[in-house]
Amino acid sequence: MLRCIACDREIPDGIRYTCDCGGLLEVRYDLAATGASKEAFASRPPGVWRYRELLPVAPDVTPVSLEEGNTGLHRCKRLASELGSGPLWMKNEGENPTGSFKDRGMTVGVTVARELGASFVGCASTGNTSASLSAYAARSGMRCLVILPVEKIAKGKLSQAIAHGAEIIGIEGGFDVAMRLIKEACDRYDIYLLNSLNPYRLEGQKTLGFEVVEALGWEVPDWIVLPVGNAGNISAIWKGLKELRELGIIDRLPRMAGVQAAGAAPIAAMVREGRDDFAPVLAPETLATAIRIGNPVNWPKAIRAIKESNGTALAVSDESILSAQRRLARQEGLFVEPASASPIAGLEALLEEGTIGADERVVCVTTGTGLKDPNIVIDRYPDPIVRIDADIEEIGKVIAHERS
Ligand code: AN7
Repeated sequence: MLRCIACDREIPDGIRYTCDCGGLLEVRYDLAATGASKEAFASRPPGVWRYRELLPVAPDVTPVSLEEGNTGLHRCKRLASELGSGPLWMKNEGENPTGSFKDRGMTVGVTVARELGASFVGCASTGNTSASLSAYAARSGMRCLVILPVEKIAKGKLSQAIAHGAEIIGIEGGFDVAMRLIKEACDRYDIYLLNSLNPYRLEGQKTLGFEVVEALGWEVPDWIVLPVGNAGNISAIWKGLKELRELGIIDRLPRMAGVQAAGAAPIAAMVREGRDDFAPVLAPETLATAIRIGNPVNWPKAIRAIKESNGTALAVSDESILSAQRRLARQEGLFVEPASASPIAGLEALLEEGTIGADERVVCVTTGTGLKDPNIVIDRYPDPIVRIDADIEEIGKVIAHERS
């Protein structure tokens, strides 16, 4: 069953992305009837489908899967001590099969697509969504159309869509234009839309929060800090944790902090200025291309998550994102893409302004691997490579220099 978050109307399951009133849809369960429990989860291996009582797929359906989820929750003591934060963990979503958290949504979204009889799926993307959808479409033998702001996509992500055989349309405008076009294309040409406007896809993404609390022994952190682009993930994680609390599996909820890049921060602006009206950013710009989004479709869900959780949103500069990326790589051995480093930049600012206390337990979500966007490092970091003649004496000199 689907339910409109704006007018509360219930709508039967089917190929549907928004309500007649224009509101966003979410999946509704009779939670008590699902049979979800810690024991039921524990009877299945780790990963997205461990939590299948709380996913919109019948028990006898074999999912379209690449064994997604079950990503590491890494305690980061060195980084915490440098930032002056309490206990800190990274939920490192780059460990997913296609290198980002999107796989959680796509295993569910593409499985539902197949159940609904779709044979052609599509999305607009800043990169990771298209990489993930291309892979899951390939695995299930469906056609896949992706519309991309092709000049602003990390090459690793583009290479994934090409490798998996997606039909790729590159446009001049940004993600927001691509999003408008794919919605029209899906309606007109009978393509199943798998952006995070799709309520079923978001159900897969909520398992990220389930894994966090399960890994902490069903304890809930004080804060979950994550990047916000199209605003699906923050909404999904919040929805899932509310369901766990309603079921009595956890006894409290975290506060949600959404981090945006300063040049693409309409939700942070709304929250920080205390406004209720949403104003898109018309020409979003940031080196964190994954979150270069000015008109996030899920803003009402994200604002709800932030308000209900007594959370916050904030904007961070590109420079602080780069420095956070470098810190995480050098102090914790985690190489994440710029968008995924934004929560660490955000955490630093939230500690500084006192929103997050120095004794609070914080989970940052690092949403995607750094390997897809090597040019950021190669072009933007100072070049550390010492070029020498192939000679052992030269190596000795270099090492002596490095030590001095
Ligand atoms: C690494 O791929 O929107 O707020 O089209 O790739 O749920 O949109 C990517 C988003 C964070 C933001 N981190 O998540 C796309 C796309 C990474 C991302 C986000 C994205 P949402």
